[in-house]
Amino acid sequence: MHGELMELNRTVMPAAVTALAVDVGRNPEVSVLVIDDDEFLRDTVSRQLQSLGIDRIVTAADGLQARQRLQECPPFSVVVSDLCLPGMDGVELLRVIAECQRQAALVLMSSKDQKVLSAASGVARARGLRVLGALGKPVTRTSLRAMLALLVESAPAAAGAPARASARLDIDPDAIRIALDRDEIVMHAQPKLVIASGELAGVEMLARWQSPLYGNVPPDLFIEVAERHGLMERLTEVVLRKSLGACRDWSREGLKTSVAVNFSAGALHHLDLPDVIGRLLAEVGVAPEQLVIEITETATIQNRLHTLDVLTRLRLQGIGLAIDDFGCGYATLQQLKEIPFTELKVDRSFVHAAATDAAARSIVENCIDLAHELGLIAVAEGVETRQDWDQVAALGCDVAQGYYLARPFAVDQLAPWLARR
Ligand code: G
Ligand code: MN
Repeated sequence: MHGELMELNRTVMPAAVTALAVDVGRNPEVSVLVIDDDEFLRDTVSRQLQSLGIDRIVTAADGLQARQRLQECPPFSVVVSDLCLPGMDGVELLRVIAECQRQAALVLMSSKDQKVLSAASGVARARGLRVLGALGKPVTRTSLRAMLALLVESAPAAAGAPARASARLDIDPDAIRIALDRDEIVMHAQPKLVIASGELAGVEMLARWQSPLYGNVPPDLFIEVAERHGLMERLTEVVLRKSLGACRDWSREGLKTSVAVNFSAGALHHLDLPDVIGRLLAEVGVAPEQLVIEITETATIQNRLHTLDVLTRLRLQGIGLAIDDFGCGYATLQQLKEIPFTELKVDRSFVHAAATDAAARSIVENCIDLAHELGLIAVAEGVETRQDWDQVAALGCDVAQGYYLARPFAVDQLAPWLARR
């Protein structure tokens, strides 16, 4: 019967399948709603899920049934759904899912082209739903398995964790002044690896403000306030000094690597920046080749000539220049041609989508090729899963960074992390 609750008996499953279930599911409570008007497809997908160790599978044959299941059934972990259904179109269905079962992760299926699937994924994300991926038809067991693996790997850190974009703190600039005085800005480190060899390629340094008043403040919040209130110069110096200090300490432990520091557009206005950095390098005792400056949003810089001047002088000193979040920021190809970059970092939104979305994959591939044509090192940021790693490796990327390798950690964790690998 359509839409019937199929309680599958785990005990009759062969041992190999059960082992796989542990591998894929890790969470024995995975439940799936399969929505498709084609009975054959429903059965096939259900059987494939069953062979992947999923115990609770519910099916629905049309929009109305789907709505009913979503309203009446206990929370599903995953909804696998066709985009074209009798009685309700796919986008309408996404709204119902968002209303009734926001916790469910989505796998979209369609015989329509990949662009439609991508657009629908975008709609789902805009509604706050987590999209594991989009599958063309016919759906294979391997692709389903990959999606379910993502369910575990990309699970949100913790329920109730503050959402990045919605965190609208009204930060008092005086609090930032005090934070600088009290030394509350801490640098965390996120390693990058050379894909071909697995060697350490360098470390990106990320600022964290551990405020007794606001808690842990992400940089995108306090940097904006610092910029508006003329505190950027001090902040930049603190960030640089600490990052270079970490680099020197690692060198002393026998770990010679480079540190990458993020620079705001505003910081690049100051014509004396190359001198300031040169003095700091000498003072701390780090070679210019061990510093990389990462830049985003170069287009918002009003004074293009100043910026070009500053960046060229930094490069002449031997400092590396990375163009950050490439593909998503405001950087233009013109700037890529003009500024002597050494590294191109492909934005994580493309990297993470590349494994399942052909358009994203082709963007990543083209960014990597472009980097190579211009003699730059191609870096994939936001490598979150094994699949992401394999994908960027297959596309010829040089260096990877992201949660799959390591989340940003305290500076003293670099040596233990390397030892564990
Ligand atoms: O803009 P930039 O690329 O410098 O952003 C760095 C930010 O990206 C840091 O806040 C860091 O915690 C975050 N980050 C690092 N690796 C990953 C990843 O694999 N996935 C996601 N979503 N964020 C990441
Ligand atoms: Mn960066």
